[in-house]
Amino acid sequence: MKNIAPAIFPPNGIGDTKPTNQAVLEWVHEIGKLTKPENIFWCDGSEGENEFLITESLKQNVLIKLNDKKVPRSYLHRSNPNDVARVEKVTFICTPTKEEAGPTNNWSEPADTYSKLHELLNGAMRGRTMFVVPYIMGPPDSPLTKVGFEITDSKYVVLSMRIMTRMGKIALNRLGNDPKAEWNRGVHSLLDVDPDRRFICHFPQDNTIISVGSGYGGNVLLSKKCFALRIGSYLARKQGWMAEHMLILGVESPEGKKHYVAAAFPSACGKTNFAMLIPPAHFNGWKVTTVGDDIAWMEIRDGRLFAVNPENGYFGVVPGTSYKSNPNAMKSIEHDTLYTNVALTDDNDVWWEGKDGAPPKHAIDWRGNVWTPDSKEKAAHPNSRFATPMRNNPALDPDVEKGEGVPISAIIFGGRRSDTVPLVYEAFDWNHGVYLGATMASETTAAATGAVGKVRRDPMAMLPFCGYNIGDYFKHWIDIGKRLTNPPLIFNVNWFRKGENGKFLWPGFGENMRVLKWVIDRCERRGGALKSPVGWLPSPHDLDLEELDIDHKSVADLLGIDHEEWHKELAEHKKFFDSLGGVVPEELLKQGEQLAARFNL
Ligand code: OXD
Ligand code: MN
Repeated sequence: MKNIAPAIFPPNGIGDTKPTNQAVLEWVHEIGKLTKPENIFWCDGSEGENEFLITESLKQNVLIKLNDKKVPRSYLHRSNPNDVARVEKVTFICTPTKEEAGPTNNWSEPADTYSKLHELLNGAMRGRTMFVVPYIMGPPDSPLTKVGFEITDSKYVVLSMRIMTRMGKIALNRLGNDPKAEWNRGVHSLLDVDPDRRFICHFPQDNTIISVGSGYGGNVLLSKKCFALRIGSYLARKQGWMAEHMLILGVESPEGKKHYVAAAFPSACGKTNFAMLIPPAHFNGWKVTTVGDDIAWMEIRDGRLFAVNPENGYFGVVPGTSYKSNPNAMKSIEHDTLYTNVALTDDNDVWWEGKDGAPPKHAIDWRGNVWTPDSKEKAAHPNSRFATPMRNNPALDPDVEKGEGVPISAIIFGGRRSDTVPLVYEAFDWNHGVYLGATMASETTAAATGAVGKVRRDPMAMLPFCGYNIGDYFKHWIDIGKRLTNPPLIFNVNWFRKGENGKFLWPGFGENMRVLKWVIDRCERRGGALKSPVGWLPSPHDLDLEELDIDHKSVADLLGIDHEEWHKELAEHKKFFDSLGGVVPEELLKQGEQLAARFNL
């Protein structure tokens, strides 16, 4: 196997912070025996360590230094062109029985899978450095916070984990010396980045993840999709909390009244943009702040849901990000940012489709080839990414580190739908809300390999991330509802509805504040709404559309319920539930019947 990650040799004082927990030491020893690295690098998250890793990564062309005047302390990484997105078809949940993984996951028998992976890992780190990355997910003093360790042979992974998690000594301290303490074991090796030897395997019962053959963030930053969502959702059900693919934002009125909202959208549907929304001028005095842009861990306290963002950074889609679409994201990625697969300009700045200003006359595209505006290829990969510390976000919520989390007033589900689904509506109650989440669908994007633009059901935006049987996951939602005496209201939104001319009807971005305002009004029991078969629907005058350039017909189209379209939609709900082979809880089947009855079906 070609050594694509040659070993590095740190000076004394760097890479030698060994944990003291015996269970960790034994596990690292075993993985070392299997993968046979040249040396072991124990990360502590220090500045000196980071500088050393960056210097070595520059030497080995893992990173390209960007123009320090334009994007200070920032770097570009190019992944292998065969390795640019999450690969769901090689992502497995390895539970003792297939039923535990359920109908929506690829299942693989644990013992067989371990032995296949161990074969692949045998000697895989020869001539390489094995990094041991301790990290925590969640604010340092939160009861929800969990410890993970990732072993990897990729410097890019270590540098990214440093941005995306609270990494290093903080995790060693949190874990302590109890050999029985709970912590996640993650093993990653690039191998030779061959798509045929690429597997992302989760063993929920063992709190273990093994990912091989990829260097793409979603497959290899094991803290994120693998731990915080797939293993996290499994642990959450067992332990009575929730791990969700949701942003968390704060909305503060000019009078200083604040609500928090959690929102689930499938990958690349604008979660980061929504989490960093800047209200339009008309909403002078309103403030939106970001707690998280991708993942929410939530627990029940005093009958309410409280949420923390387990992450410490943002791993966002770059193309389309601009001062128009998301000024806070632009400010966040102007410095101290690790870019992947964007274009490089002649003055070592970064560029992507949709960035403000004119395209460069000449650049190097994401594959390392010359690019000009006449090129047929995109300069930046559609799923090119930034990893940036959340501290960079000018709109970061002041309570982001609060251990108890923030109280959630509303949950929003949303997808990318050209038709059928109105701009916004509210569920009649919790179980109806769970039905909205369970039946949500979206047109697929470049965040995962496969066809783009196909409508697929993506319950709670968790289809690729639920680490156990989706039927049990639905039931968990229903059970959580029973324990909530003050549950969040649940909404569905669709920013992406199109008119007859094929153009988007809604301007989106900052203007989504208008929808958010109605959501908040409903939480405050003051917003008007009409009862419709799908839920509580605002009439045009319930939404604040002042100073917005939109015509009556577009608003009517945005809020319209077309019965014929909905008859088809209901048939799709039923088809989806049927495809799950009898795992859908009674409560949701009943919701489907009630919805059909409201449409006189
Ligand atoms: C992500 C995703 O990267 O959902 O957040 O794919
Ligand atoms: Mn995501």
